[in-house]
Amino acid sequence: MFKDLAYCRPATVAAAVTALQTPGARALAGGTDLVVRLREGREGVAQVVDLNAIPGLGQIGVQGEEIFLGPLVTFSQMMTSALIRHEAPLLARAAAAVGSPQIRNRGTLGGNIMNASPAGDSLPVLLALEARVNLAGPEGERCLPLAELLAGPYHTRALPGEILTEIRFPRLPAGCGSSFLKLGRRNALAIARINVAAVLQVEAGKIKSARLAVGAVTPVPRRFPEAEAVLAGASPGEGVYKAAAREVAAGMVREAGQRPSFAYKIPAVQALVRRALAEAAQAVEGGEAGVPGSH
Ligand SMILES: Cc1cc2nc3c(=O)[nH]c(=O)nc-3n(C[C@@H](O)[C@@H](O)[C@H](O)COP(=O)(O)OP(=O)(O)OC[C@H]3O[C@@H](n4cnc5c(N)ncnc54)[C@H](O)[C@@H]3O)c2cc1C
Repeated sequence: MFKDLAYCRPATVAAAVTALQTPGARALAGGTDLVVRLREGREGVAQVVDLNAIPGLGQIGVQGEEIFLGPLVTFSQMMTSALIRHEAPLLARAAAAVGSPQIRNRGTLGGNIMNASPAGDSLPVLLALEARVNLAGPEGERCLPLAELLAGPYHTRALPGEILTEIRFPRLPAGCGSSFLKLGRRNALAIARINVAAVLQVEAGKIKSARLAVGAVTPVPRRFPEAEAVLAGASPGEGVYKAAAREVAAGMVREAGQRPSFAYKIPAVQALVRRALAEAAQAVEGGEAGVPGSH
């Protein structure tokens, strides 16, 4: 099936960058997206550059006030990592919500980002965590906010030959609670129809800051600053969650235009946002929701 496909397995980032400059070369991590597309003959790929022999790309750690993850970290690793469960429980929850055990064992964070699906479960979470990404390419290394990398559905601003080498985000400050919720179709291995990540910081009974990111409802998952502004300074409660949810729905319609699916998506996104905010506020008080399937 893949008889015309060249394969290489470089041992360093520099060698992978060089290999990726061959016309038709494409990076391979877990293959859960790429192999499906190769089978469908959709990609025009001539050479696969397998990143799995490069040491250090599968690490999770903390450096000062930042958490870092290598692009080859799998969903299963994120689900079970004590550091991620403690520092970024919403990322562990998003990882647990992905596909099936087989997909979680193979699929990587870097692949999820670079695939840039509007429904990618890691994306709203990383946006809410204000993640930055490091890229290495023919012109050297650069670091940019994840939001700047995401250009459109299945499209990033990575330059030809660039590899994602690290994902970093600041540790959440004291008084933060978070949540990740996903609405999917169980019988289709649950690619998200809507996914929501929320981080609330509460101080002296008021919301000091709010971060709210939603995926699968706009061409690119994104934060909703209008909704965050409604929340900032308010007392946590159903009234303000509803107002924020209305802002998200309005933002979604503004950006995507009216669509037939919005008849169900508008009430669904509002309900999911309200629930995510309520869960995040509850988590501030020590009631962080567990990570399903991680025991
Ligand atoms: C049955 C099934 C169910 C799924 N369910 C979900 C789900 O519920 N939620 C969800 O979010 N996703 C889901 N997915 C998709 C998910 O598995 C992928 O998005 C996965 O995260 C991609 O990672 P990978 O390592 O398999 O990437 P690959 O398939 O190896 O690569 C994906 C793309 O990213 C590029 N790439 C990979 N790593 C790098 C890198 N370091 N630098 C530059 N480019 C790179 C590749 O060239 C390719 O274009 C599902 C997939 C399947 C098949």
